[in-house]
Amino acid sequence: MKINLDTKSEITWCPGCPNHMILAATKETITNFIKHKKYTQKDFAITTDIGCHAKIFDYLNLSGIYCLHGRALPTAIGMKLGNPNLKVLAFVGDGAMYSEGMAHFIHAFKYNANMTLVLHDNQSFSLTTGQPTPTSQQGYISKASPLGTFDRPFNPIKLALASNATFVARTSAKDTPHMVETLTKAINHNGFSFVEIIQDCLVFNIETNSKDNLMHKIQDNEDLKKAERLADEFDYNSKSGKIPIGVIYQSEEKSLEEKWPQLKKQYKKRINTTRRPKIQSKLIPIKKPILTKKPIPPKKSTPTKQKEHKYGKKSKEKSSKKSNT
Ligand SMILES: Cc1ncc(C[n+]2csc(CCOP(=O)(O)OP(=O)(O)O)c2C)c(N)n1
Ligand code: SF4
Ligand SMILES: [Mg+2]
Repeated sequence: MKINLDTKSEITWCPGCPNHMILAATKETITNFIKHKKYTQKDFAITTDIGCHAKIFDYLNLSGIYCLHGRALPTAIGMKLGNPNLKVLAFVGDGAMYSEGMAHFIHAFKYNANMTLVLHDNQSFSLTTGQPTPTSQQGYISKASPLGTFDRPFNPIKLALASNATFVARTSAKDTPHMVETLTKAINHNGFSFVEIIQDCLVFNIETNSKDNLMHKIQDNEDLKKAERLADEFDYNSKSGKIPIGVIYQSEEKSLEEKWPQLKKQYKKRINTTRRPKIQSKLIPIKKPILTKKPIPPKKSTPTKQKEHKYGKKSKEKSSKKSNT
């Protein structure tokens, strides 16, 4: 089977940006699924947010929607409602997801749609030149925070666990094999899978970069208490402590597609609603003109004599109103 995930778009990420590696890992993961005949290229669809990370939309030859800022996740869930058998991946940034998209993030765990959220966390609004995001460290000096940020960053892994997540994982954009392994597990998960990718930005908030020596690989974990302890190991604020990477938590629960009777049937039978129904071929091609007859010119109206009113000519509207009463 021919697999072509490349596009002709020029890649405009900064040279050396770890987003290049996220792109490579995504291509490798999807290629593996197609090669093993688990899915076809058409079974995959993507949504992306707005930001440096979101440029991946142009570089992946997959159907999808380039969404409004903060809205890549609800759009992806909408896709799943339209076609529950699509394998949907939503690519988002830390700024997009944890600011404007925050409510969607929490609710997505509740719905548990069978899809994957890929979060590129560079602790910065990078495309718009480095303003602090909810995961930026305290004291981060940027053009938007010249005195340094006063707020403590929040911990999205803890929030995900508190929101009844069924799959939470973390990986590093500098480790392609680990990314491929984690994304594969996430796509295979029956439910909503959240993958946080630690992605250094080489231009903005560079002081958070190079935390590689803190990272340690963990075994897949299904114990919630242990997951909470693992989530506490990294607070997004300091460059000390440990950063667990791997599947932090996984549990089994019915997915959105299995819960809703309207989706269940389609989902079980793996009916792919995006495939063209046969009837399409019988439709008249759009290019053919439907109107073959010449349009009939309007009849020339002969001027009718209007009654003289004692205050002048009666208007048509007034006379019709009168006839109705
Ligand atoms: C509704 C809306 N608000 C704000 C913006 C401006 N904006 C575009 S990209 C961006 C930064 C995105 O940051 P992040 O999601 O972390 O992605 P990154 O660039 O770091 O990959 C912002 C604030 C916008 N385009 N639309
Ligand atoms: S600004 Fe940062 S995140 Fe954006 S492309 Fe450059 S290195 Fe990558
Ligand atoms: Mg960001």
